[in-house]
Amino acid sequence: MRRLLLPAGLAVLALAAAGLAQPSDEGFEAETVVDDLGAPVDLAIAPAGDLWWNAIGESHVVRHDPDTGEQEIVLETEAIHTHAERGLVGLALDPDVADNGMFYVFYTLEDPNDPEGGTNVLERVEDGERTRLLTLPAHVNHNGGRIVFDDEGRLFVSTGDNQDPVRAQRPEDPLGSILHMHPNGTPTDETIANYSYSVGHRNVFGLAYDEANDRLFATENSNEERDEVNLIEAGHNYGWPECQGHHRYDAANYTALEASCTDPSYTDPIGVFYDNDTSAPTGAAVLEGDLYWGSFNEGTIHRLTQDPETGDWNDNVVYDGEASVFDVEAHGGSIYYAERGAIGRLDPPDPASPGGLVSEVPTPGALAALAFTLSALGLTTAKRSAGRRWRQQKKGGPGPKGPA
Ligand SMILES: [Ca+2]
Ligand SMILES: [Ca+2]
Repeated sequence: MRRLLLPAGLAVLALAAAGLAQPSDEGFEAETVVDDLGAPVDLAIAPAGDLWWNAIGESHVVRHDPDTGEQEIVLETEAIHTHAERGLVGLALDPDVADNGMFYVFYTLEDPNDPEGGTNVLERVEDGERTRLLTLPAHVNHNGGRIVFDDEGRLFVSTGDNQDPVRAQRPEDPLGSILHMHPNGTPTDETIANYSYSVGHRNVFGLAYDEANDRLFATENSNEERDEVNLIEAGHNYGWPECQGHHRYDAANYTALEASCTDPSYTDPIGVFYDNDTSAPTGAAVLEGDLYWGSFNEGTIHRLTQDPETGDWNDNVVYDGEASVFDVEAHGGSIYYAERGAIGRLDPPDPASPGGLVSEVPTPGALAALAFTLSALGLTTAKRSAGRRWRQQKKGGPGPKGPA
């Protein structure tokens, strides 16, 4: 059920009746920008506003002109594995794409002799010419594949552990890591070993670089509980599979343990979600210093804001849709999101308008329902019923399952 929290009243009803926008939590308004899509798994937005996306179950990258509505296929890959979490999963536009037309993709090449595996490749595309930068082993699940740029035009690329958890703890192994490289594919001198910038990751399916503050965020899919958001620092170890959230994990038996994770060699997440559930976090984006992240299982977009006094990160749901969210991107003061079937735009409330955040004073009850502090205890909110999740999976039909 959609939660109508802020603002309520006639203005919202008028918008909904006009078919222009749907209200969402905290006064954010969501509007569909492109529909009749399949599963747009990675969204990228050019400075001029062109929307680019790839679909995990398909083999092409699409560019959409927001002024004319025209769409063109800008890349068609060869045969790829698309079952489960493989496929054309990663897309990023070069910061100077308007001038050089360059972009980067991450996808799973098919291997007829290895139906459970294949090969993940990172490629740079320029005028249709493709340069392979990286080749990695693939698995049905846990392939990562997200790509973002830092403020020097270097790439961060996430990988998964290929469902072989021990690989996440080997610095020289590029799996279970976040990689850092120059645009030509050579590792930067900020890496620990090989390409690894950080290690101890299970399956990072969301990366966001905050240029204003020079910091990198990553969402982390845990097993069946304790999803994470991490602030990534060079050389740090994020604990998988020894720890999950703030607690120990028994990888040999796929069992979450109750003991606290106290090993100082592991960096704690800034947010942990759901002790007994997984939201399957997907893409992430930074807008005005806040981190937005999507959830495959919930169909929600969350916003993490840092309390300037305590440093704690607080989480609120700002969009609660009907379909799995694959990715979010910040552009022009809005959050654009890719969900199953559509791309939409989420506009923050105007602080000056009635119903905006500044003039809205939530009751203590509303605050308790909305916000929960994550940093201390790894508090949880089991928000979804099994029925809701089942319905989402059923509705999806063929195509990807969420990052598990
Ligand atoms: Ca993206
Ligand atoms: Ca961790």
